[in-house]
Amino acid sequence: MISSLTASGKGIALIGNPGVGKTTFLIAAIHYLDKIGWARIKFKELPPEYGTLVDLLISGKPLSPTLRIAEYALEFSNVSYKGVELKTGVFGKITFKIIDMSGQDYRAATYNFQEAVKDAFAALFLLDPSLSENFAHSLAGQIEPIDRAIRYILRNERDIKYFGFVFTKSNLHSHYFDDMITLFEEQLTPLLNMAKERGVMINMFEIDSRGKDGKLDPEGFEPIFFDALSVVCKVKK
Ligand SMILES: Nc1nc2c(ncn2[C@@H]2O[C@H](COP(=O)(O)OP(=O)(O)OP(=O)(O)O)[C@@H](O)[C@H]2O)c(=O)[nH]1
Ligand SMILES: [Mg+2]
Repeated sequence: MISSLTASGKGIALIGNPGVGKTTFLIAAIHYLDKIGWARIKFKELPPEYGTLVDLLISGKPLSPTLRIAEYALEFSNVSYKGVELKTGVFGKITFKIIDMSGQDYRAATYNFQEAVKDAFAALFLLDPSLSENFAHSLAGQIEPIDRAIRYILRNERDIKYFGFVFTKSNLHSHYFDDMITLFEEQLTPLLNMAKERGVMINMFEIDSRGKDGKLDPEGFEPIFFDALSVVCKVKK
């Protein structure tokens, strides 16, 4: 009845300017997905800095910029969201990694950026709307590297079949999600259409990785991981 593809070795690449919240999202996601029973981290494959990052988040302190590519393997179980169940294969499990990179490497489109997206089946582009009270001003400097990264991916990484655009830090600004989407899409319409024509699925999200207490009580994560999982889990009726 049910079939599933394995995503083994493949991953979700986190992309975005320095400070948008990639590492915070990653560490909060590991914690949160475990809490809700969707995924467990593979402890044997943890990067050495994991413990420090968790400590900083729990104590509400800022993180240091990421310097190199870091990969975290997560093992997902069957998940249900809003009445829809995703089956993660015959063993009820599927493993994929989340790939964190330095925002500087991304912005400069270095070799490290190319390496970070090489093994991905999905790309999450994180955007920080909190940089200005004027959303258009917040976006300045974030669109151009996204444009470049999407062009690179469409040209070189045909395995990437999913783009998620994630507006971070929702507790730190007062822009409306619908307004943000409209303005963002306006700036990238031809490119997003080109991606869709190539079979890339696109969705937009709003999150806060630190939550209301500014520590580790994230908001808005389920739809992102449900979407990403649905790219690799095929459910046959
Ligand atoms: N309140 C709040 N703060 C956040 C959120 N995401 C990130 N931050 C803060 O923003 C700062 C930068 O976040 P990072 O996760 O280090 O950003 P990054 O994208 O990994 O940056 P680079 O590694 O330099 O590319 C950190 O001090 C975070 O605590 C969020 O959703 N809410
Ligand atoms: Mg980082």
